[in-house]
Amino acid sequence: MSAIVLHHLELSRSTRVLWALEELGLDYEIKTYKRDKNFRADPALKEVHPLGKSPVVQVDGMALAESAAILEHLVEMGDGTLRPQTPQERQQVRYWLHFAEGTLMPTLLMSLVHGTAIDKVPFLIRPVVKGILGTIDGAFTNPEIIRNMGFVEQTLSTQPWLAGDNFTAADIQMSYGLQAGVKRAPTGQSYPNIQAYIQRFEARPAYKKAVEIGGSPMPE
Ligand SMILES: N[C@@H](CCC(=O)N[C@@H](CS)C(=O)NCC(=O)O)C(=O)O
Repeated sequence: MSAIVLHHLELSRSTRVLWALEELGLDYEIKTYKRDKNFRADPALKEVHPLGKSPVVQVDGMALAESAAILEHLVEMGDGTLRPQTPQERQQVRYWLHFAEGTLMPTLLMSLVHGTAIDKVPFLIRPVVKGILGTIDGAFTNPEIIRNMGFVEQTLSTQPWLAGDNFTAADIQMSYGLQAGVKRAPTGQSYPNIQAYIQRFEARPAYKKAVEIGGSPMPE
């Protein structure tokens, strides 16, 4: 049997991998790392992978990074659990695995960085910085977040899970962005289907176990 070590960073996307390990029932060891006061990862993570980010998983000593690639690898290692059932489901799983980090996360991260920048700049220039970043958010960041979240909201109006009728790795991969998206949604936006979906996946025993072991994926 392969030895799996998850290098888990508190308050991060690596909760997704912990959750997948629990869903799949694979044996693993977990090493937990802290964030510093600037919310950056413990530099010790660079000893595992050059980028020093989490999640990173070692499988028999081989370091695997990028959540979606890790999830695909772990699903292949499992007993068939979470494997797509049809070619169409496989295509959908692949689509959402890429969409999560390729499309949904970048504008959410931009919004988060802008909010943090406004809080951190010296008080005297804060109105100027706020004005500039507010213009960028108004013209680009917020419309993109609304477009992406609206697309997911629409998808979940006709099906319980992102790839269709079955819970898959796509749901695990999309969870973090949707939890963040609901929190960072521009004023006036509401996402009832996404909210119900989040409640559905957060009720899964494996999700609860992952949070019990590794903590919540993001600050409340
Ligand atoms: N696209 C990567 C993102 C990895 C990533 O950025 N992880 C964050 C945690 S959510 C991290 O390690 N941040 C700490 C840092 O950059 O210092 C993935 O999905 O695995």
